Amino acid sequence: MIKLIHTADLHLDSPFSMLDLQKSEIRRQEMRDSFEALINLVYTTRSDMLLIAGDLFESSYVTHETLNMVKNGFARIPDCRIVITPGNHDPAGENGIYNKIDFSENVYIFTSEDISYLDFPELNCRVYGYAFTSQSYEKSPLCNEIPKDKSKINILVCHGDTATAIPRHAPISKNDLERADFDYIALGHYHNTDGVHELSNGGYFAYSGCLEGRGFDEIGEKGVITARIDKDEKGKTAFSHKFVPFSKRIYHTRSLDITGCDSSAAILAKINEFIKSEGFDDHDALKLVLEGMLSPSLRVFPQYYKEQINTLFSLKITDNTLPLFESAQLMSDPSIKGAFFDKIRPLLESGNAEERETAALALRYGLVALSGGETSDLN
Ligand SMILES: [Mn+2]
Repeated sequence: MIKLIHTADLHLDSPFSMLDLQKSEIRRQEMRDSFEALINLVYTTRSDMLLIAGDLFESSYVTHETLNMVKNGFARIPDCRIVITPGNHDPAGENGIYNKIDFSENVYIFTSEDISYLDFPELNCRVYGYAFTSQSYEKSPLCNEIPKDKSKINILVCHGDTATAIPRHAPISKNDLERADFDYIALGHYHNTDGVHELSNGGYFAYSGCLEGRGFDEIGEKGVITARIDKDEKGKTAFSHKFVPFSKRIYHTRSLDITGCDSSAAILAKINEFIKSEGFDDHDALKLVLEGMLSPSLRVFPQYYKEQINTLFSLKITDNTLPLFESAQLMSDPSIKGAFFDKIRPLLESGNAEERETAALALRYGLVALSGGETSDLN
């Protein structure tokens, strides 16, 4: 029986350019802390194997300090075999990041684009893998048949793209996964996990996702997959797994309907109430989309609300409201305002967000101007 931990896409020393300088440094440090926590998890669970399915480093930004931390971390768990497949952000090669470090003997790194394997007879296990040697890998790494010894536990660690057919990041089809016939396929490249899936041969595959989210396209809890795999004398596989949450911060995206709010204070109160009801605190980064219908005379100020709220790690607010509140009144308005509204209304409900936004702004300005007000008040 082997006990393994599957992780990927740590992207150590990622720049976090969407955050301010101080917060991006906090996140880079938290990423390094997560790596240390991963090493501790390997140690306390006495795992036989740590599989890192690519993009361990953000090669273009990685520092000596981080490289040393990784090297020392791996050396602290000499009883664990660490198997790494370089991905598109940390490709193998002469000038690659992996050539700059002298790892301890328990670290195994694939260096060729062709599939090869490592034998661990003491675990009755073979681990297959390949490497990105540049930022792209255009063929399917699983296009050829891979002969196997079925009496062993056969694992594939790979950085690849199972979701699109674009030939850029090792495109792998569902068919490839089925045909490859492994007991477990540890995938990397997609930062959100959708769980462990069973193959028709009785094997399993999964994206572990990253250890720490880096933005609002990496939402929810992040972590590693721990698994136990056993093979009996008849070649039958027993597999169990668990997702272990890791992330120090969690990214969320939510929408909030603020229909009928009649002032900035009312909008702010509604946002605060929502944040409280969701239980978000300084561990959370939130992207909030304001929706619903507001009076055309009310202007929404996302930046102002953001500045007033300091209970979260990070907050981004976007305005997707429509100035249609009480629009029945405008529709029946016999004056030029009614005619103006009639003209602009189809654009307010357009499928194109940019068109909607422009129309909403035009309506606000138009109505103020037609009521004899100063459009400069709207800025
Ligand atoms: Mn990648």
